[in-house]
Amino acid sequence: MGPKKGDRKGNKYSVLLPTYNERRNLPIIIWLLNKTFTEQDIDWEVVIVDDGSPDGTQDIAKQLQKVYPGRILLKPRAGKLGLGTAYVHGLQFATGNFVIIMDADFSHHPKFIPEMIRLQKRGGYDIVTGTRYAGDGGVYGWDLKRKFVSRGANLFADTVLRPGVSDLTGSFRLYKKPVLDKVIKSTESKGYTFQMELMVRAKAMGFKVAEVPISFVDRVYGESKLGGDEIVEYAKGVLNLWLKV
Ligand SMILES: Nc1nc2c(ncn2[C@@H]2O[C@H](COP(=O)(O)OP(=O)(O)OP(=O)(O)O)[C@@H](O)[C@H]2O)c(=O)[nH]1
Ligand SMILES: *[C@@H]1O[C@H](CO)[C@@H](O)[C@H](O)[C@H]1NC(C)=O
Ligand SMILES: [Mg+2]
Repeated sequence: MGPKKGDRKGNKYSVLLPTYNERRNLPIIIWLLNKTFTEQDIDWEVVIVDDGSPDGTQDIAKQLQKVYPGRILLKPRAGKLGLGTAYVHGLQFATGNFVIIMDADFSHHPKFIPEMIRLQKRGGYDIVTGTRYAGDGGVYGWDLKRKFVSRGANLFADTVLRPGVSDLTGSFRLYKKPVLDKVIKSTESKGYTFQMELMVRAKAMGFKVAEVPISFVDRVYGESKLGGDEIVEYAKGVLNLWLKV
């Protein structure tokens, strides 16, 4: 086998995929990831961090390991321990020099990954973040309340912290692996606040960030659960960062 087109510099992209009850979404997302990376001749792997989903997500993941040999790492945890620690856990096993974080519920479409990779290469960026709130970006399938909360959360953080990034709470991002290793170590918050803190800290550390507009689609299967508690925690998180960073 000769050197592959997307591989010339030996780049490898590790997708961190946290899952909780994503049995039905997982095969589709993996199918799309394979298609996207294979067609672009890019070396890739997926690290699935499943938190003991009662719906059998891990059985599906094991079947997928047979379908896509060598591409899928399953690194489960015993119970639902939250997203922030799921990323920290999965990151230990990533073997790529780049890491992509995305949701498994189809809100983040793999078709945006090639553009993130192109942009990263063009500018040598440390982080390329998907944004719903610039250019052609957008949100589909949310009711007015959810849109209002998300937009408000971003505006609030942007006003208080001025990070110069239009989508702070989104999680669809591409990182240089060493950059994510470093920033994640200093990120303390959990849940909805985690992505925001990560980005604010990355900017404060001087890392170069670019944005790719994405359309975010509400989850295909499963239940949503953003509630008042998350909103309060998030507001506290923003103000905390304002004091600390
Ligand atoms: N490993 C792990 N994954 C989780 C956990 N909570 C959520 N996830 C996964 O993380 C991703 C994002 O979670 P979501 O529940 O979709 O969060 P959200 O998009 O803010 O909210 P909705 O889609 O509206 O429910 C999905 O792939 C989930 O399966 C968790 O505690 N542990
Ligand atoms: C992965 O994607 C390529 C390109 O679309 C395709 O030819 C191949 O069959 C896919 N592999 C699997 C196991 O689906
Ligand atoms: Mg979701």
